[in-house]
Amino acid sequence: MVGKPNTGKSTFFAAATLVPVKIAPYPFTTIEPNIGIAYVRTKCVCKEFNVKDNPKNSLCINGNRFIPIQMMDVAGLVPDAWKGRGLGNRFLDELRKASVLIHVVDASGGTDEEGRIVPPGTHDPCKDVEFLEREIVMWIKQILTSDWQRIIKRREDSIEDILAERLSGLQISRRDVEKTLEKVDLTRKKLGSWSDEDITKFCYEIRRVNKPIIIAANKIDVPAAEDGFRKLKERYGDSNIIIPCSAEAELVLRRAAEKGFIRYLPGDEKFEIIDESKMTSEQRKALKIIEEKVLVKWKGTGVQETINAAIFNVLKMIVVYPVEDVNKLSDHHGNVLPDALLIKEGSTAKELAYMIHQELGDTFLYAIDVRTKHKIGENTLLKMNDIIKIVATKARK
Ligand SMILES: Nc1nc2c(ncn2[C@@H]2O[C@H](COP(=O)(O)OP(=O)(O)OP(=O)(O)O)[C@@H](O)[C@H]2O)c(=O)[nH]1
Ligand SMILES: [Mg+2]
Repeated sequence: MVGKPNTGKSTFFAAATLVPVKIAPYPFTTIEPNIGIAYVRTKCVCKEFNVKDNPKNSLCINGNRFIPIQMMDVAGLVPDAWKGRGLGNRFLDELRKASVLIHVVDASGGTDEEGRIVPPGTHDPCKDVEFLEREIVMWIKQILTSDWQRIIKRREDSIEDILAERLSGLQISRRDVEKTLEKVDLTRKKLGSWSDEDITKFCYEIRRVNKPIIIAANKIDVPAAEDGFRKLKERYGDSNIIIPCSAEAELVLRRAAEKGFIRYLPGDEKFEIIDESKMTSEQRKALKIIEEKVLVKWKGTGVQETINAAIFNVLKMIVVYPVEDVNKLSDHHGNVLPDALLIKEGSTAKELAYMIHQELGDTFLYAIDVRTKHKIGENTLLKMNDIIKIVATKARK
C-alpha cells in the first residue's frame, strides 16, 4: 500500500487483513510498516465438480475461494521522499520486496500533497499519480547509480549482469533487465556512455516491469470524489487500472460481519442484515448510508476488486489446484481440493511441480489435467482453474 500520507492506506489494509492498525485523520499515522494477510477472491472449482472441499492453504466460503497474499502498509510518502524528505528513503526501502504497488489516492481531493486536510475538491488527485511514480523511479535510480562510476568500469561482465546485480535487492531479475533494455533500446550501448537521460529512461521502464502500480481511487463515498475519479480515469485510465474504492465502507462492513450483524463477504455487492435488534440505530444508519452511497452506486466497496485486479490483471497470475487423486480431487490424506495456488500465467506444469516442492520438480515425469484426464508434458502451459496431478519418479535417495 503506497501513497502520500492520510489517503486511507491503513484503512484499506485493515479492511483487507482485519489486522487492527492505527488509523487517524492526520499525516504520518503509520511509521513502522504493518504486515498482514489479505485474500484474493476467485470462484472455486468445487461447484463445477459438485464436491465438498477441505481447503488447507486457503478458505472456501459458499463456493468462493479466498487465497492468501501478503500485504504491507507503509508510511506515507511526501514529495522528494527519495532524497530523504519525511524519512522517505527509509519508507521507500520497505517497498523492495513488493511485487505490485497499490497506490491509494484520495480521490475526494480533501488532502494536499503532504496529506494535510483541505476542503474536498481542492486538491487535484492527478498530481498524486505523477508524484508517486516519480518518487519510485527516482528511488530506483538512486539505488542503481549509487556506485555508478565504479560499475561502469567493469569490463568483464555484461550490461545485463551488472544491472541485475545492482538491482537484485529490489527483486529485479536478469530477465526484467533484458526486457527493459530492449524496450528502451539500450541493449548495445556501453554503460560508460549512458547519459543521465538514458539512466532515467531505463528506470522509468524497469519500474513498469518490476513495481507495477494499480490505483485505488479512495474515499469514493465523499461526494467530491466522483469528480476526482472521473479526472483520474480521463487522464490515466488508458494506461492504468483505476478502481473506485471506499476503504472505510469496507472496514465497517467487515467489522459488522465479524460481529455477526450482517452477512457480507469481501467483494460482495450487497449485505444482508442478520439481526437488526443487535445493532444500535447509529449502526443501522451507517450501514444504510454505505449501502446507498457505495454499494449500490459503485457496485461494491472496491477493496476486493483492487486486490483481485492487482493479482490477476496486473501481475497476470492464475489459480491452479494441485491434487494427488484424480477421481476424488484430493491429496493423499483425502482432503478435497486442499490447495489453490497463485502462479504466473505462462507457467508450465514442471514449474508448478517446482513451486510445490523442489524434489517434485527434480523428479517430474508428467502431469495429468484432471478435467480432461489427459497426460500433459513438462512444457505444457497451465490455464486458469486447472486441476493438476503431478506424477514423479520415486524420490531420489
Ligand atoms: N470518507 C472516507 N474516509 C476515509 C476512507 N478511507 C480512509 N479514510 C479516512 O482517512 C483518514 C486517514 O486514514 P488512514 O488509513 O490512517 O490513512 P493513511 O494513508 O494510512 O495515513 P498515514 O499512515 O498517515 O500515511 C482517516 O480519517 C480515515 O478514516 C474512505 O474510504 N472514505
Ligand atoms: Mg497509515
